[in-house]
Amino acid sequence: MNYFAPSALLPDGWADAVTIDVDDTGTIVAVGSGARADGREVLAGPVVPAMPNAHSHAFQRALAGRTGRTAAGNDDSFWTWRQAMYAFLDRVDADAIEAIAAQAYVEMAKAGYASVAEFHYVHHDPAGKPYADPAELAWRIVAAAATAGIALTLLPVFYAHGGFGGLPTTAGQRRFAHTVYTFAHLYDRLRAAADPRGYVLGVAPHSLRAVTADELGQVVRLAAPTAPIHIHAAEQTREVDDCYAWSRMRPVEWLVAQAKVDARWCLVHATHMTEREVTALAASGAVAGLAPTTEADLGDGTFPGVAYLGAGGRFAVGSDSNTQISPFTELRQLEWSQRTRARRRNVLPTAAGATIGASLWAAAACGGAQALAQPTGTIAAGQRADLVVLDTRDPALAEQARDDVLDAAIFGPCRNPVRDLLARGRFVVRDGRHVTEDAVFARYRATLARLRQGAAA
Ligand code: NGQ
Ligand code: ZN
Repeated sequence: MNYFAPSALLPDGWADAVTIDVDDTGTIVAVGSGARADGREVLAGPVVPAMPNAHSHAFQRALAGRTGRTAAGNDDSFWTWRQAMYAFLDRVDADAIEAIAAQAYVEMAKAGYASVAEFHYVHHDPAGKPYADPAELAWRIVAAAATAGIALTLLPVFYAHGGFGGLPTTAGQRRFAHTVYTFAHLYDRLRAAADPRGYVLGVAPHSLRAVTADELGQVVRLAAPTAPIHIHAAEQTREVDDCYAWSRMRPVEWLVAQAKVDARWCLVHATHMTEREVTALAASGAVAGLAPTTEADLGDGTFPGVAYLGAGGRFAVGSDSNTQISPFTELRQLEWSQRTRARRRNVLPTAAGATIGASLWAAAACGGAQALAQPTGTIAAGQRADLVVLDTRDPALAEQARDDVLDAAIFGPCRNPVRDLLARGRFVVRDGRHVTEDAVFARYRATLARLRQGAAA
C-alpha cells in the first residue's frame, strides 16, 4: 500500500509531493518529499496525521441533547448533569452499550480520530450485579472499536468510593464499583486478551474522589510497567476544595508529589492548577488530557493553556462526553477559550514558523499517541499509517495556501474537513462515508427507540 499526497504535515512541517509507503501490517516504511507518484495511489487532498482521541466515555454519546432541561431553581451544574447521566445508565444494557459505542466510534473515524482511549467504567449490569463474565461490557467496547475500524487503548477503570477519604459509593455508582480484588480478576482477563484482540491495555483509577491512596498504588501495580495510566483530576473547583480538605493538597499537586506522575500518565482535564502545579505537571512529562468542548459544556473552567504550553507541557485532546466529536472542534475551543480570557488572538504558543492550527494539531497528535501508548500521531517511518485526507472541496478549505489549510479546517466555517480516513494504511472513511455507517446507525437508532419505550413504560 503505497500512497502519494500532494502535500502532507510531516514532523518538520508541511511538505509537497509526499510519498508514504506502507507495509502489510499498516506500518509506514518510508516517507519522501518532492517526489513523483510513480504508480502510488494518489490521495485526494492534503494529508495530516489522524488524531488519537485521548478520552472517551462512549456510552455518553446517547446522552447528547438530553440534558437541556434546566433543573428546578436554575442551579444546573456538573453535579446535576452527573445525576442525569447516572439515571440514564439505569436502562442501558450490554447490547445498548455496544450499539452506542459503535455509533460514537464511527463518528470519531469520520471526524478524523483513528484511535481512541476508552475510559471504561460501566462494568456491571443495570442492577449493579457483575455479569457472569466480569469483562462483558469491555468486550462490547472492543467489538465496537473493531466495527468502526479504529485502534483501541482500553482503560478499565477502578472505582471504589463516592468521595475523598474512602466514602462509600452511592446507588447511582453501583455499576462502576470494584474492590482491588475483583478488579484484579477483571484485569487478568483483559490482559490475556489484549494481544489476540489487538488493543493496548492501560489502567485508570477514576479520580482521587473514587480511589484511596492505597488503592491507587495497588491498581497501578497491576498494569504492565509501560502501560498508560489515566486519571480524572481537578475538573471542578468543588473537587479541588474537597481534595484540599482531605489532604491539604490540591489534586494535581497531590498526584505529582504522591503518585510520582511521569510520562506514563495522562491527567484528564487538570483544569484547576496553580502556577506551581502548571510547572510541575509540565516538567513531569505527563500528558494533560484536555476535553475542551466537554469542559465548556459541563461548566468546568478554563485550562491554563498559555502557561502550561509555555512551560513545555504535553497535551492531547479527547471527545470525553461525546456531545461534540471532532478534533478540529476541540482544538478550536481550546484556543478560543484562551483568547476569551486573554482578550488577544493566536495566544497558545506555536512551534517556530508554524501557524497556530498546524502547531496545535501536531502537538495534540503527539501527545495523544503518548497517552494511548500507540505508534501513531506523526507521519514517519515506523509509525502506523493513520492518516486524514482533508476535503478541499469544502468552501472553507478551497484555494487555501498549503500552510493555512489546517487553520481553515480548525477555525473556518467547515462542515467536516475530513474527506478520507486511513487507519493502519487502509481506507475506513472514503469520500466522507464510513464503510459500516448505515448498519451502525440503524442499530443505534433501534437501540434509542427501545430505550425510549423503556423510559415511557
Ligand atoms: C465521568 N465525566 O466519569 O464520566 C465524568 C463525570 C465524575 C467527566 N468528568 C463523573 N467529563 O467525574 O464523577
Ligand atoms: Zn471523563
